[in-house]
Amino acid sequence: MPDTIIPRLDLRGQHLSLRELKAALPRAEFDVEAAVDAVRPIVADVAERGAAALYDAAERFDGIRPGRLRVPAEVIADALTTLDPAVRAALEESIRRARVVHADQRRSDTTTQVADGGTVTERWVPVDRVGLYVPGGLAVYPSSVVMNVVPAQLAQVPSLAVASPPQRDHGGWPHPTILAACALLEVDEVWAMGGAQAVAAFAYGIEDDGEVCDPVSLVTGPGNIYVAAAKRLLKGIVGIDAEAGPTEIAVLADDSADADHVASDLISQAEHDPLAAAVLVTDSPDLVDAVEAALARRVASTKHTERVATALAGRQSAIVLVDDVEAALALVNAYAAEHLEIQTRDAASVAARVRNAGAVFVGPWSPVSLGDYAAGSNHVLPTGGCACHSSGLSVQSFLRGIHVVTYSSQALREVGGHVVTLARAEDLPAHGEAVLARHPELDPSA
Ligand code: HSO
Ligand code: ZN
Repeated sequence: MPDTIIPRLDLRGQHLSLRELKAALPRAEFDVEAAVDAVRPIVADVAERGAAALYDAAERFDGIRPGRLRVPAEVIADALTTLDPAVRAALEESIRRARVVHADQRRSDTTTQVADGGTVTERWVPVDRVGLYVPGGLAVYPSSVVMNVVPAQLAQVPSLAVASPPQRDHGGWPHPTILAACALLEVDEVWAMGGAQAVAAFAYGIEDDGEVCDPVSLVTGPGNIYVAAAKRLLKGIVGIDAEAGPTEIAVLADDSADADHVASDLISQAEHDPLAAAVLVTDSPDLVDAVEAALARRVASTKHTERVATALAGRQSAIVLVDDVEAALALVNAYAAEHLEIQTRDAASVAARVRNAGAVFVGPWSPVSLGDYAAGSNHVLPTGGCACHSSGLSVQSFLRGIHVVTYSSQALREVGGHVVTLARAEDLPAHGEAVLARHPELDPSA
């Protein structure tokens, strides 16, 4: 294990500009661009050879050639039959809570009366078909099936497919708990494919053994760096939610926080990935010492010791000491963490001043792992600082707002002169002529 459990950064007494603050912040090395070169031939192979490319890629990257790519209905049903009843009950509760929260996100169409006889309606229309990617590498995440499928279903996406990598230990099918989660959610189109090749198959469509995977309009879901790279490469051909990077937790705490709780929360996300980021921001030197001691104790006894120790010791993780809660807020807003916990006195009012975070967990009883599984919130969230411009997955992610414009002859006549004037100002007179063809009396030169 490394000597220092987690790097320390002392920013007390420094009044950093936003630029300096951003430069001082710990951040993971996650070079998607380099991975784009690696996935380019894989994506091209899928475009050219379709299913044959997927079988070869499965053998090469997942160590097994699946019997077929589309998972048969009986394999999905069997996975639910053999699922541990406690896991089933937990997944059902997770689904129930996610549905309650996401149902409230549904928007209704709005019609604005702009003028007499002139309206603009914003119609919310789900995308025709989505491909939901569920990882199956270092860890297997049935919870991510829930977080992707629930908002897509509530958005009323008419066609929905799940892809997850074939598993060597499970006869080349995706992991049975993933299949069981699909069964609970009544998703029947599941494909045994992973990595960049799965994203390519969704983008271009494939046919295998009489089964067709039609091209999708949108690919969502987390994945490793190759999945992120394939999304970057195929963006445009297909819509994407985000290029998910390694998971991040930031904790903003004062001396009222429980050091052992803080340490356990940092470790909970460090457990995902050696590149995961765990950052504590506090104005309490006593808390720093206590959290370090608790980390040392807990890291030694946690299951994934190596992975956690590497993540905590990495340049993406740190304990940052600042002058006061004010400075801590400025720092977490600059950092824009995927997950941010507020463990301070009057946590709700501190949380209300957070502007940039994927999700905020307020007070001592709302750990990130609650949100990962069963708070009702979504756990597919923006990483790598993207929370300063993007949101996590929601019903909205699967909808498009279409403006529907309906003007009467009289309503067009009223505003038509302005259209002609602006068209001429932009040297696009044919735009104005489209109005003048309908209302020649508006022609200023006539
Ligand atoms: N913390 C992860 C989600 C997850 N945790 C799945 C456990 N399983 C990214 O938000
Ligand atoms: Zn997690």
